[in-house]
Amino acid sequence: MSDPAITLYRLQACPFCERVVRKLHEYDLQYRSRFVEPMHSDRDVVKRHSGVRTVPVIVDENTGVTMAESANIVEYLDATCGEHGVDAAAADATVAGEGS
Ligand SMILES: N[C@@H](CCC(=O)N[C@@H](CS)C(=O)NCC(=O)O)C(=O)O
Repeated sequence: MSDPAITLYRLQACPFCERVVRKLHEYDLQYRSRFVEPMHSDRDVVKRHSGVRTVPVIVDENTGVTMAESANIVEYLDATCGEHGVDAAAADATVAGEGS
């Protein structure tokens, strides 16, 4: 099986990370978890990807988006996967084009 397109940088028992995890599950999205160092100053990997040392951070290889801040990530997932997300918009366009 190919690697999931989404990587979530997270910390054990981080409520902000759990919020993002819930949203990923809600949309049944495959993702890989990367648990970061508990010590803020040791989080070089996430800093390299996102420019910040806070988690959660997601990297979405499908869209090229790297994003921090749980509220922004949830909004992003709603926008790309939710009722009015990219797939839904494409499906709507297909239906609209049928029969014409
Ligand atoms: N506003 C951020 C808060 C994230 C946050 O505070 N995460 C904690 C872990 S639960 C963290 O990375 N703390 C280290 C820091 O604040 O630099 C969000 O909603 O994502």
